[in-house]
Amino acid sequence: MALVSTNSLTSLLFITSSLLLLLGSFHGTKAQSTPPIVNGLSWTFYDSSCPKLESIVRKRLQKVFKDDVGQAAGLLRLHFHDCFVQGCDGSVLLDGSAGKPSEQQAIPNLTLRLESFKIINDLRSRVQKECGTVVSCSDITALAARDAVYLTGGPEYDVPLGRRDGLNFATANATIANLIPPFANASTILTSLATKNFDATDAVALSGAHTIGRGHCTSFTARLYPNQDTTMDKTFANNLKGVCPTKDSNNTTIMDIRSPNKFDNKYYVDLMNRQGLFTSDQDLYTDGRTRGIVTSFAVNQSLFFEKFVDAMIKMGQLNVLTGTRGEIRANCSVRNSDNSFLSTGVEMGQIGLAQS
Ligand code: HEM
Ligand SMILES: *[C@@H]1O[C@H](CO)[C@@H](O)[C@H](O)[C@H]1NC(C)=O
Ligand SMILES: *[C@@H]1O[C@H](CO)[C@@H](O)[C@H](O)[C@H]1NC(C)=O
Ligand SMILES: *[C@@H]1O[C@H](CO)[C@@H](O)[C@H](O)[C@H]1NC(C)=O
Ligand SMILES: *[C@@H]1O[C@H](CO)[C@@H](O)[C@H](O)[C@H]1NC(C)=O
Ligand SMILES: *[C@@H]1O[C@H](CO)[C@@H](O)[C@H](O)[C@H]1NC(C)=O
Ligand SMILES: *[C@@H]1O[C@H](CO)[C@@H](O)[C@H](O)[C@H]1NC(C)=O
Ligand SMILES: CC(=O)N[C@H]1CO[C@H](CO)[C@@H](O)[C@@H]1O
Repeated sequence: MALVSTNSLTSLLFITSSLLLLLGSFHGTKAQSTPPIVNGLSWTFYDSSCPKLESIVRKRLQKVFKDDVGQAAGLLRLHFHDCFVQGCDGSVLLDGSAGKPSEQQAIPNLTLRLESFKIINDLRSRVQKECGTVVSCSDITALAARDAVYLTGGPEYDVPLGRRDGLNFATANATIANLIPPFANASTILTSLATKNFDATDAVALSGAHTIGRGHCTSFTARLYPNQDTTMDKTFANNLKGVCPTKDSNNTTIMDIRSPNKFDNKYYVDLMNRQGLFTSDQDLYTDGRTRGIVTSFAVNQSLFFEKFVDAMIKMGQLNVLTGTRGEIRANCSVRNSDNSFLSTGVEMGQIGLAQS
C-alpha cells in the first residue's frame, strides 16, 4: 500500500538526484577541495524536491544569529555531537523517555544549548511547510552547522546531503565513549579521532571550532584548582579565576579571548600564547605532533579554512544512513513510530516515512 508508493517515490528521487549529480558537474563554484563523498549522499540531493532548502535555513539563521550570535556555536557543536555518536543520524536530537534514555541524558550533552534543539525544530517546520516531509533532521543539522561557520565569518562550503534520520537512540555510554572530555591530552585526542579516520591535521582543524562559543567553569576549573596548570598564561588564569571563583562555579566564559564571536584563526594564536581554555585545546600546542599544525593555522587563516572544510565534510559523513535506511522524521525530537501526531493519522507529506 502506501509503503510501496513511498519506496518507489524514494528511489525515483534517488535516481533523479544521481542523474542530477552526473549532469551537475559544474556545481560548486566555491573554491573547495573536497574529500570523497559516500554512496547515497550528493551535492544536489534536494535540488528538485526542496530547491529552497538552503535559502530557508540561511535566511532564518541570519536572523537568529543577529539576535544572539552564541546560537551559532551551539548549532556547530550540535552537529559535532550528532556525528561523533552513532553517526550523523539526528539521534542527538531525540528526546529521551522512560526506558529509552537518549544521548541528551549523557553528561557531555548537559552543556548543549536548549535553544539549539528549538532552532532545529523551527527550521524543520519551515522546511516542511515549503517541501513536505522530505528533508531529514540530520541534514538540517549539517546545514545549520555550515551556516553557523559561514555567518560568523568562516568559510563557505557545500554540504553533501541525503542523510536519513536514525531509528535508534544512542546510549549514554556510547555518548561518553565517543565524545572526548576537555581534560584529554593530545595523545587521547589523536588516538580517539584516528578510530574515525581523522589524522592529526583533521584533529587540529576540527578543534578550531572553538574559535566561537563558550565553556562552563566545570569544563576547565581542574586547571585552576587546587593547582594552576603551568602551561596556562598567568594573567589568563587569574581572569578565569574571577569568572569561576570556585571549582564548581555556575558560570561560562568565551573560548577565544581574541575574537569570541568570529570564526577565524585566532583560536590558534590563543594556543600559541598559552591562552587555550581546555587542556584538550592547549595540549595541541604542547604536543610535538600537533604543534607545527597549530602554528601553520595561526599564521595562515586560508590554510585553516581549507583544512577545516575538509574535516567538516569528512565528519558530516560519519556512519550516515542513506537510501531507504532510517526515516525522515516529521518531528526532530521524536521517531515517527513514537510520534502521536502521526499515529493519530493526521495527513502529512508522506515521502520518506517508510521505516522500521
Ligand atoms: C577535540 C575534541 C573536543 C573536545 C574535548 C571538546 C570539548 C568541548 C567542551 C568541553 C565544550 C564546552 C562545553 C561547556 O562547558 O559548555 C565545547 C564547546 C564547543 N565545542 Fe567542542 N570539543 C571538541 C571538539 C569539537 C569539534 C570537533 C567541534 C565542531 C566541529 C566543536 C565545537 C564546539 C563549539 C562550537 C563549542 C561552543 C558551544 C557553545 O558555545 O554552546 N568541538 N567543546
Ligand atoms: C555503562 O557504563 C557504566 C559505567 O562504566 C556501566 O556500569 C554500565 O554497565 C554500562 N551500561 C551499559 C548498558 O553498557
Ligand atoms: C594522556 O592521557 C592519557 C590518559 O589520561 C595518559 O594515559 C597518557 O599518559 C597521557 N599522555 C601524555 C603524553 O601525557
Ligand atoms: C561570572 O563571570 C563574570 C565575568 O565573565 C563575572 O563578572 C561574574 O562575577 C561571574 N559570576 C559569578 C557568580 O562568579
Ligand atoms: C546556573 O546558571 C543558570 C543560567 O545562568 C541558571 O539557569 C541556573 O539556575 C543556575 N544554577 C544554579 C545551581 O545556580
Ligand atoms: C596559506 O595557505 C593557502 C591555502 O593552502 C596557500 O595557498 C597559501 O600559499 C598559504 N600562504 C602562505 C603565505 O603560506
Ligand atoms: C515534537 O515532539 C516533542 C516531543 O514529543 C513535542 O513536545 C513537540 O510539541 C513536537 N512538535 C511538534 C511541532 O509537533
Ligand atoms: C538529563 C538532561 O538534563 N538532559 C538534557 C540534555 O539536553 C537537552 C537540551 O539541552 C535537554 O532537553 C535535556 O533535558
